[in-house]
Amino acid sequence: MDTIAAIATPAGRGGVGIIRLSGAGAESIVRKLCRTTKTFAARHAQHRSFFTSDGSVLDNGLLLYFPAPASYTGEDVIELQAHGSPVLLRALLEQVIALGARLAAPGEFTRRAVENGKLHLEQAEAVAACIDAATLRAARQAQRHLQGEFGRLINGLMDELTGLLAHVEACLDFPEEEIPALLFEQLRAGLEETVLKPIDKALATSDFGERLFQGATVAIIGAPNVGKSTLLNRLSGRDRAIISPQPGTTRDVLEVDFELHGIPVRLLDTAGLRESNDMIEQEGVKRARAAAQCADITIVMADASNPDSWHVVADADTYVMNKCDLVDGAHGFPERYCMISAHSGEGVESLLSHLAELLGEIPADEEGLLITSRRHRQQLERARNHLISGEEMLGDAMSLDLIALEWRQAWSCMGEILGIGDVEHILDRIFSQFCIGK
Ligand SMILES: Nc1nc2c(ncn2[C@@H]2O[C@H](COP(=O)(O)OP(=O)(O)OP(=O)(O)O)[C@@H](O)[C@H]2O)c(=O)[nH]1
Ligand SMILES: [Mg+2]
Repeated sequence: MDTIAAIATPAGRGGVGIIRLSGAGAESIVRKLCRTTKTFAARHAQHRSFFTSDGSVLDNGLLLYFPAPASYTGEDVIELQAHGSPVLLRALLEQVIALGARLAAPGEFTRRAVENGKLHLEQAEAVAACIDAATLRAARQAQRHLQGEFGRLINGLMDELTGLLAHVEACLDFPEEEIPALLFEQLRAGLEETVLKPIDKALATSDFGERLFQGATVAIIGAPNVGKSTLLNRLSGRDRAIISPQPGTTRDVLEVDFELHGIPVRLLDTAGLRESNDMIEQEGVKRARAAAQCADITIVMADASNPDSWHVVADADTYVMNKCDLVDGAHGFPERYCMISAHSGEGVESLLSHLAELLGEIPADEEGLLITSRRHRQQLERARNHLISGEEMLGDAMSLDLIALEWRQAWSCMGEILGIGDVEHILDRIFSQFCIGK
């Protein structure tokens, strides 16, 4: 395999910038870069100068050498920790390429780690998830996957299935009348208890798990002046939107990102919905409705002190009665409204809990390992379908070979999660979503 190189730190200036190389040529390329004939000490930080081709010092910094196979990729890996200047890093990268390395493709280091057996495929995906996680809660899940927890779960299921398959296959050679009647019941019970139940349990976590990484969009709509912008400012903790007692203040759709119980949420504040002759306001109202259409959750807000705002302006997932500080109790309000004061913060916590519930939150203290990737969920769903197709044929000795076929397919579906079997065709897609240098 050729030697790949990339800048591993993000674009832009920083204290330190890292260039990574992996491949059999890494050491000799970097020896030329450092103008030394001696080999580098393994896994030992050493301070070096990095030279241009004409012999002047381009930069200096730390060098780390991880000889194969004890490295991230399983190949010889060298990391150069230079100064974090985009200009210097680009020049350094060009220099190692001139000396024989090739620019790495997105995710190519991690792909090599998978190909060299350093990581299972689902762990490699967890590397990308760790980097992409927008909240600590998501990052913690990614870390559990990276530690192999999900892989062990899938492996365990595959082992159980292998055991069941062995029974089915052992019977294939027997004449029908010699197959004990109890066998089918045992197989069914074993499948349900040791394979299907854990799969269903895992699948039940996928809505929230995927949500944790994809995030959600929440739009606030309502009549003018009800306090939409005030709620946006409170939830984002910033003075983002202009707030005024004058109806029709907000015209554009404003976006802020905030964390809702660890779920990354994009919150949209919109123009108050009303008829207007003002062209700009009309456009704002149009955009408000469009935002509500696209959002995962729409909040309709009304003003407790102004009954004119109570008529329903649109269908919503949640109805909020704001300015509850201005009224005594909830008498006379339509029932579906939950009471808050965006101004004082009263009721806002329970509104947030309600939104988290709508987003399928599994309470933090009940949160186990979650399925966080669509690919993993789909593979498990496929496996489940094959298992059930096989299960439905249990009882019919003539169908034993078909049952075995279905269950073997289920086994392969789970194997693909871990990168076992013929997975070449999915690797390109998975690793193209990585950043370069990882
Ligand atoms: N007493 C009280 N006043 C509030 C509350 N929330 C907002 N207000 C006031 O209501 C007025 C309108 O607030 P905004 O947040 O600008 O309302 P809006 O819904 O964004 O209005 P438009 O952008 O015009 O549609 C401001 O004077 C706020 O200070 C609240 O909970 N209690
Ligand atoms: Mg506003």
